Amino acid sequence: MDARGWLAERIPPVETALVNLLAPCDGVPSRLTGAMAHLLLPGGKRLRPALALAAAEAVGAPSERALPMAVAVELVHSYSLIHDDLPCMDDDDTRRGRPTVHRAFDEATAVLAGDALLTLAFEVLAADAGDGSARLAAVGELARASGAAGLVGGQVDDLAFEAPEADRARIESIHARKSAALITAALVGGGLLGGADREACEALRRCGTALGVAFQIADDLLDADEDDGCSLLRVEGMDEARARSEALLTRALEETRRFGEPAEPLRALACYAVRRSE
Ligand code: GRG
Repeated sequence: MDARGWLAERIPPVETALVNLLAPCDGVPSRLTGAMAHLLLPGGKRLRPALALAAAEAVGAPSERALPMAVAVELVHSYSLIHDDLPCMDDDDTRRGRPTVHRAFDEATAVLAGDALLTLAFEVLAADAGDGSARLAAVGELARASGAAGLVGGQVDDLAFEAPEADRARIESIHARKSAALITAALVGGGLLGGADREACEALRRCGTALGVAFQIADDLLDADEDDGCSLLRVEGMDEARARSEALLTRALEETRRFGEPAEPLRALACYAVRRSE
């Protein structure tokens, strides 16, 4: 299966939902909406929403059942990138070839746009609950992935990262929280909204953890010339890092075997995420 073709087919409803969320609204300053849209609407690969949709398909549901989770994870992803780019964190001037939000607007607006995107994610996920208990569980997944033991904690440890003291376990612990947590929430949340049972959710969780770390190592390999920060490349070199990301991808794919043919899109996306060349 071709991951890019599947993405082109399944992502348009996510794009439409994101555009609709940022339509002019009473009480929302247009400058804030502009800052929220700046990174979110041009968007990136939309990998996390795609994983949420593919997880629903893997457990036998139509992908649109996972739309609220797909939208919510992209909102959290976008918030995290805006805050990561801030002068007090990575201090980046550009992201995806465009000025970062604090450059295009100002620092306070960028902080607030990130806050608003994060909050909106939970509003979307909590709205119109069809199966209330699945939605509630998905809210919990996203909250844990975004919080102190997930993205935020991973970011704190990444900011304090000292390469000479690092080993694989330390680096992968940061990857697991900074990158894999949201990917895992996409998979488990998408599965939950698709009606996954406990065992299926745990398989999706194991898949997400392995895939998320493999994805981060692969991302570092693509940026190998930047060679800074928390990266397995720095401590183990390129060949070892590549082998490790392939081994983790294999583990992630094994976790999808139980779902059979409906998990083909999920497997294709996993391979695309780890083996892409740009
Ligand atoms: C500020 C709480 C907080 C967290 C920031 C997301 C993040 C944590 C930092 C951004 C930099 C980084 C290396 C994140 C790891 C995950 C990652 C590789 C993000 C980029 O994901 P892609 O490639 O991005 O899916 P696109 O642009 O395609 O959406």
